[in-house]
Amino acid sequence: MADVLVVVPTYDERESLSGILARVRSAVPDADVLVVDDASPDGTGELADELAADDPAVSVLHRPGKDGLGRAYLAGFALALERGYAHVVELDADGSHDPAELPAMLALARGGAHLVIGSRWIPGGRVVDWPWLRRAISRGGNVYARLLLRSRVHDLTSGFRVFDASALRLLLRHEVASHGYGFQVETAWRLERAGCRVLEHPITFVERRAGASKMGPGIVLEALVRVTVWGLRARLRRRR
Ligand SMILES: Nc1nc2c(ncn2[C@@H]2O[C@H](COP(=O)(O)OP(=O)(O)OP(=O)(O)O)[C@@H](O)[C@H]2O)c(=O)[nH]1
Ligand SMILES: [Mg+2]
Repeated sequence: MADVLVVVPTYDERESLSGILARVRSAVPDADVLVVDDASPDGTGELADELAADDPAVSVLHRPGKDGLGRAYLAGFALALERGYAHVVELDADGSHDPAELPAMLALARGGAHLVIGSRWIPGGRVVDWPWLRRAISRGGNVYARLLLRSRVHDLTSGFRVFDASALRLLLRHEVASHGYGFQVETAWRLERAGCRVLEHPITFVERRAGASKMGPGIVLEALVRVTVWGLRARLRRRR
């Protein structure tokens, strides 16, 4: 059995799904893939079933409705642990994350990192085709979160990651409160504070070519409010 599971959350990604799965399968042929679909109205779930029928390495988890990226990942993580994988990958379906980076990221994880983050905001990292506003929000949000949380991570919101199974078990022991970008910040920060080894690997993030963004002001605001509350709480705790 493969020891790596690539978890790909989907909501209305019909146009992107087969392309990204093919790229994952060719970049890491020994890894299994789990598509977690939230009953996409565009039929992504049915397409995923067809692709899974043709490829034993691919499986699909169907959830009853759109319930947020964080919850989709938590369901995928639980299944990954149940099935006994050693490493679990987070990867967007829209083509923004290049699966060709996975061998390097997995090598870092196999070398002992509990979490490897594909990072846009370290030397060698890049974002292609993003308007200045998106760039500013991501860059500014990451600087703000890093300072407030006293984190060492430069891209806390990145959704391109490799988790070690032991880190996932640690995360799943407590409830993860946030569901949008906050989910990525919360999981990385919690592992960092638990003393886990968190490494960043530079990536080139490419704007999606098809389909619509699920990112909206609500998701950004949720993350901003949560980071502020976590940061202030941690400061109060330290003062006491
Ligand atoms: N299962 C599931 N997947 C989701 C949900 N929300 C987003 N996704 C998927 O999560 C990944 C990231 O979402 P995106 O909309 O690309 O978010 P983003 O990358 O921050 O923003 P854009 O690339 O600009 O659209 C994509 O594969 C989405 O299909 C959800 O509620 N449930
Ligand atoms: Mg995207």
